[in-house]
Amino acid sequence: MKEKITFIKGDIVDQEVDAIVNAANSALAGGGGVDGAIHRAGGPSIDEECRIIREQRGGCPTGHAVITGGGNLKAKYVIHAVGPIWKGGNFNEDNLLASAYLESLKLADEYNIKTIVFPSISTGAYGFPIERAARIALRTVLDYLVSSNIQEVRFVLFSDRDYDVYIKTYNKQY
Ligand code: AR6
Repeated sequence: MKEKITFIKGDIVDQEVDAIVNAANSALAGGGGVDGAIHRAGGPSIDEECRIIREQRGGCPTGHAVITGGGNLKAKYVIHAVGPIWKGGNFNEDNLLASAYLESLKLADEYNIKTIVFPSISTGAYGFPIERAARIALRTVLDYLVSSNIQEVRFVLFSDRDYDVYIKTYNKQY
């Protein structure tokens, strides 16, 4: 399973995969960081699909994920995952982060997605410590891949430091 996980330093919107995961918010209202980049590059159809989901279901709770088309992106789909806001660690943040990854992966299999790219969910505006987040992300993905048809799970990291943290965690953990 380990060989199915890859790491790259770069911008998530440039990735050529079946699905890009967005670090979204519960309102699916767009924002900065990954979310801003995806909505900018993906164009108005993603906004419109998010608006419809918001009207139908009131958005997406923390720890869950919803799927839209990829608009103008190279990816066919965008999976909007909502990670937790870091509040010091005693507010179920670890489980909610694991759940955001897990629900995204389940949606991917449901939609027959073979290649998927994740950002480092919650470690930007939401303030989750990146070492701890990387451990949770990698453990969740690796456990899930044992019973999945996904062929590649790519992590895209924005800075050298974030990239190093993920690589070191991966090498330490497995
Ligand atoms: N490609 C890859 N990684 C990126 C990019 C990019 N284009 N831009 C930022 N990162 P964040 P969160 C990294 O803040 O913490 C938004 O306003 C960034 O350096 O995008 O889950 C949403 O609307 C960091 O390591 O997501 C929500 O309200 C990581 O991606 C809220 O922020 C995640 O940072 C979600 O916050």
